[in-house]
Amino acid sequence: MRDISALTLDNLLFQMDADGIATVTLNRAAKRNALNAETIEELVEVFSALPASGTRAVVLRAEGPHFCAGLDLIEHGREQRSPAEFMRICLRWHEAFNKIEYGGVPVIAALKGAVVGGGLELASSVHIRVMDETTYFGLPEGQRGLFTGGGATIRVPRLIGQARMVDMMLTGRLYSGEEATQVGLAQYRVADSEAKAYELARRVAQNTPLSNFAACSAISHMQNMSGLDAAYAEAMVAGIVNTQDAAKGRLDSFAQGTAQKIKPGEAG
Ligand code: 1HE
Repeated sequence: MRDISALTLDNLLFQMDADGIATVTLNRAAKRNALNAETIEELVEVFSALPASGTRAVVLRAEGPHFCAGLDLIEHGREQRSPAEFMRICLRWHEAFNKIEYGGVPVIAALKGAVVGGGLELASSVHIRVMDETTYFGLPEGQRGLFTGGGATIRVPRLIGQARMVDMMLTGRLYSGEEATQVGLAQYRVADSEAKAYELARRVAQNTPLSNFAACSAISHMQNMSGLDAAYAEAMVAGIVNTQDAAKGRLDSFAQGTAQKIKPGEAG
């Protein structure tokens, strides 16, 4: 078991409760949680350690009124990076966000305020996005003379389609409110995104870890495969997950009629 509490974190906070629900907090509120190079390294460290830490689900939240203002533009301007240096920075962003998406531990983001640029790249790497009424999504790269470098070109079109992403980048269009959930930027829109994120995390944590692992890594991998290979990989994953010992008790209790039944009124 990896002890994440032992990591030295200056830009993030990490907490784990007795039920294995971890909280990762973006903790640069004074800079609107802009992603500097150090924060990205801390995200790599935390999300690398999470799968072996006993964590059942993660809530990714932020201090202050905004989830994340994207790339730290002050640091970027100050560092005068060469193309090769910034390419390496982008690869570290990919490392961090791939750890989140492919790590096999469910990550639920509690969104608020600005979720822009690299903030949207971060949010689009998690498994469930919960927004509140203050949340807005944007890709202001076009206005800043920049381009996305943290995986948006792969993940954002998966959520909302290429045409909407190109429009956001060219025109600075923001999505908020009901429209944001309708286009697919968030799965939930509620008054209190943190309370909902914890409620979902607790629900998700009741599944077997192996089922969650498959949902939070296999599906992403399969999207990168041909249909034929994905179907083969799906059969292999199902072979492992659907025959696990942890599922046997659940199947027995279903057969005995003691398992909870699916109730449509309780969905969502
Ligand atoms: C920052 C950043 C930042 C705020 N980098 N320091 N992202 C953007 O283009 C978004 C830029 N930020 C904003 O548009 C606004 O700050 C917000 C709408 C997010 C919030 O507004 P507000 O009025 O609450 O805060 P503020 O007064 O603008 O900022 C407060 C402080 O945060 C201030 O620092 P201070 O030292 O003057 O107090 C700001 O400089 C600082 N701050 N945002 C650095 N982004 C891998 S490529 C990814 C490419 C991108 O992500 S491009 C998108 C960049």
